[in-house]
Amino acid sequence: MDEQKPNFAEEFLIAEEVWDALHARRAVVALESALITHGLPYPQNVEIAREMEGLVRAEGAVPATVALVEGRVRVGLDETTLERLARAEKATKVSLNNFGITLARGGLGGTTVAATMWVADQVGIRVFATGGTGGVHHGRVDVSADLPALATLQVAVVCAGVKSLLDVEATREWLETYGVPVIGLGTDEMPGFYTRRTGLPVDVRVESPAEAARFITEHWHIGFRGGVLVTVPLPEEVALTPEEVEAAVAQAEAEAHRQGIRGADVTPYVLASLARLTDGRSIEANLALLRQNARVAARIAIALEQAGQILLS
Ligand code: PSU
Ligand code: MN
Repeated sequence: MDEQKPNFAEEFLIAEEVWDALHARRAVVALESALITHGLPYPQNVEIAREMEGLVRAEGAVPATVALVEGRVRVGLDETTLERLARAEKATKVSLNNFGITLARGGLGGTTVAATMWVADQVGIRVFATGGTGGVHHGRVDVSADLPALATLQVAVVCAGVKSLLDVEATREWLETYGVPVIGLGTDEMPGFYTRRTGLPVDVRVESPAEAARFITEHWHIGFRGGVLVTVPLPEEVALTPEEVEAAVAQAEAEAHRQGIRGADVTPYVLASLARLTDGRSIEANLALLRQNARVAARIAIALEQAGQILLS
């Protein structure tokens, strides 16, 4: 442990391995836990969480899965806690609005992209791997806190784009308005999570994680303190066709509407319906893209480490 007093609150409980890596300016990759508590069914959720940690390690970086556990902000989880989160039936989906409330109440909280980014930024983790971020929903005004988080928090988020259950075009416009660079790894188009294309442009196409790291570095070096979105199309062999996604999403959303599902419950509900409507193929796609994103994020973190770009909070 370092004697230097950290500038984040004492509620933070950082795994020793993560703490040591941060202080040695070594590569660390943040991982979210809302996908464990609300995104995927048991036991796939705990299996993929473990697997992502392993993939990050295999690349030479340290994984830091973030969650709220009994009044503490945990950064880096042990196996027992991971398993508890994965099995929890009453875990809270934690964004920014309910972060402090969930902490004060105790219990378990799965952190979304917004909440995980906030924690990463507080402790100085600059790279984060997830599946898809939230965005602008169709119809009613419902904009994910993931977007303002991307606009204001200094973290590079690796994802497979946003799902077509969101208004992808409005989401892409929002990112531009708020100055979030969108990088495409091996693609000129923003990927659409279950699909490899959306027809919407990225700001720059790169061919390697190291090249992405170069643009991230420059963005921050000149003084920007917001996020960067690195988008990676899911592997071709598990991609769904736009037609089947559209049909399944329309049906899932109609169901959600009939059931009166609102707010933060919409995404988890629609994801579960999609899994049913695609005979589990949406889950296979989700798992494959999570693996890939963990690897890419670790390689970006390593490239930042090599460039001396691990910036503490
Ligand atoms: N996309 C997924 N799986 C998920 C989520 C998004 O493929 O589990 C979760 C993420 O944690 C994301 C959150 O940050 O949903 C967005 O929720 P909302 O739209 O309520 O902000
Ligand atoms: Mn929402």
